[in-house]
Amino acid sequence: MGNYFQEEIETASRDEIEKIQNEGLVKCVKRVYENVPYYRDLMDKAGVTPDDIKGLDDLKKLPFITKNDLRDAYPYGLLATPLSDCVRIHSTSGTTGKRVVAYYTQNDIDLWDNCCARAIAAAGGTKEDACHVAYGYGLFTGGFGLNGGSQKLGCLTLPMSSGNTDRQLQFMTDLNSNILCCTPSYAAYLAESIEERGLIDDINLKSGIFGAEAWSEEMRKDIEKKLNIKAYDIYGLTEISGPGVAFECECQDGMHINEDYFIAEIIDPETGEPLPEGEKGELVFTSFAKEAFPLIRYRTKDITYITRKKCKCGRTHARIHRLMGRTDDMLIIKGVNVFPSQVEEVLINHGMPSNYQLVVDRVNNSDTLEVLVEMTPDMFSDNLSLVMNKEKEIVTALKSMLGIYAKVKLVEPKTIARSEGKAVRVIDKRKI
Ligand code: DLL
Repeated sequence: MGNYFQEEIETASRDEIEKIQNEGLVKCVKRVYENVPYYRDLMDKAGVTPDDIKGLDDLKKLPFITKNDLRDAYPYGLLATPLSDCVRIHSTSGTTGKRVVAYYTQNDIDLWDNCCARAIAAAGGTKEDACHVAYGYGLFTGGFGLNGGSQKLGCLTLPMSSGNTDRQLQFMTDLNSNILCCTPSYAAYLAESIEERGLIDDINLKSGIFGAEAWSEEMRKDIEKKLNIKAYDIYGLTEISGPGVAFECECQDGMHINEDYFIAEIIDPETGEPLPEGEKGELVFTSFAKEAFPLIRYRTKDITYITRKKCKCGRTHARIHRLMGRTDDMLIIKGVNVFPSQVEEVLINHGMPSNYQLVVDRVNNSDTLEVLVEMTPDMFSDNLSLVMNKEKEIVTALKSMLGIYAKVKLVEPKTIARSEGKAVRVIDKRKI
């Protein structure tokens, strides 16, 4: 039998879960219709009123909401409570550099902490454990999310944030970290550093909770072997709360969705029609239990499928399969969401309207981004220092737009391969 944080709800019967979802949905729709003009307009346009929504069967009558809506409604347009009831924001990049801001009341934080506490408990965590949180802290949800879950479960929480590998390893060995939370690529990097320094016998890790980016079964096996741990996948997105929307149990066979807070659907990304259980499509969430920022039928652009088959762990909540890609061009580099259009915006703003290409790679288990930009024939002639200055200028602007370092290389005109159809803006060499 598994290790639960909230056994009763995590193993509730299908009827009980559906009752919570039916009631939650009806209440949430009514609330946003009354309090959020943006939602009222969307529903009016779709010709649906709160009275039409009596439960889950009516979900498909409701319009979708997308990242574009979140951008249009920026900054407060989707807020469903007074701002004075909110205690925190988190944020993630949007498609054109405008960021998406999510708001949380204290209850929203509590709900999210529960999600992460369930994930850590499912990974074997107890109050006897030291939980080493090496996700970034700040606007990104990773650090604060797992931190909240770890404290709620009663673990000793190490708010390490990402980077500074020497300090990570020092605390990991001196304070006997048992559970490591970070991106899978950072876990692989730490594993290599531990191997190189011959520290494996000084490490007390038993499990890892890795997510925020795509990773493969091979990568899981590799990390598990190198760190001598069991590695668990965790999924989430800022718009819906953060990490812990779904998490893996010891069966490592898909991630349980926290269905007492979120309703998940799979739709055909082309037609928007809901797809039956087991069919692959775009994941859509309704975060009916949230107060400040509930979203109804939010299109994640993530591709997976759902199964309601019984899980051996005893949890009854449906599972999503490991993420299988996205329907848009969003890249995740070092755990940060990057849209090629953001890079384009920076280049145009810096007088480089020409052809460009993003080359993404993984070197020593760490993601790298190189931006190749063609110069126009008259640009800078042969003045190398002008070229270098321009490169530096773009590096700085990209750092401030994306939040990560990107190497920038200005190249001769017409050296980036032209394609017959759509421009190939991204070459992703990472083998995931
Ligand atoms: O990445 C939240 C998170 C933090 C999840 C820590 C897990 C651990 P965002 O920055 O808003 O939030 O990015 C959300 O990341 O739509 C997916 O495309 C991708 N993603 C998140 N978890 C996974 C995963 C956080 N386990 C976007 N596997 C999502 C694959 C993932 N992709």
